[in-house]
Amino acid sequence: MKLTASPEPASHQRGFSLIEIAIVLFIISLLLGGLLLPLSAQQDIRNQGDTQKQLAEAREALLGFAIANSRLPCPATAASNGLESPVGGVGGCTNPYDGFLPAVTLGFAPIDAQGFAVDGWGGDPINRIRYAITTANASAFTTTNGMKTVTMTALAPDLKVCNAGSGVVNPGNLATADCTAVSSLATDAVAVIYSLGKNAGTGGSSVDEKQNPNPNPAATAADRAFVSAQPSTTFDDQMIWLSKNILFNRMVSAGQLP
Ligand SMILES: [Ca+2]
Ligand SMILES: [Ca+2]
Repeated sequence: MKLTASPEPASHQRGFSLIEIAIVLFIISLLLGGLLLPLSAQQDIRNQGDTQKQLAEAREALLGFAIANSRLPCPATAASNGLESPVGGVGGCTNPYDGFLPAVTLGFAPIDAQGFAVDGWGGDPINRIRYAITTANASAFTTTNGMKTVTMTALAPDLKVCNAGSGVVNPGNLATADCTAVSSLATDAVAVIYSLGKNAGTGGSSVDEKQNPNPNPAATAADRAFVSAQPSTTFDDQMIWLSKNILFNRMVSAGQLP
């Protein structure tokens, strides 16, 4: 029987063309991009959550300090290594409106190598947690037994929190910084604690963020208006403040007032 010859094998197997490989690589890059974007978004959400938790803990630490010392601490300055400035409850603070959380004075953690509390965005100096304190009633809030001496009904803390930078009255004239009536979130805050958010290093140029921190170091003595707005592409600061009513409530419970 005559065997029929099997067909000749192809002289070479067909491989992938360059165009096909390019298409596959393009699809893989699309898939990877799709995975990486949510990962960075997840990290942002984690950092925001960490920051919010640290701000809340900072407020609790301040309340505990007030109960233990019959006063609130002054903010730290950029050069005070996490210590309040001046130390000791002697009254007026060095940087009442543009200082930092005095983490060392409060025994607060986590802190960076210079003693400053940092937010969820990292350990750079720009990520330090900010803290402002009222100077009302001749700095009674930061003077040992000052609140007791002035009495609760006469104490008038005066830090302002507005819901938008455009709602700050006369923002160029720092001596009259306040919120318009419709933009006020708080008109009598004792202290404001905040983070400059993810864009701290490069941002802060929107009309809202310009109010945090107080922008003019030479004239901050009377700029006590801050902005807490909805998160947006131009605003990512995170802020909480200490109400005088919460402070008084805790101090009365602890027997520090009246
Ligand atoms: Ca910011
Ligand atoms: Ca301001």
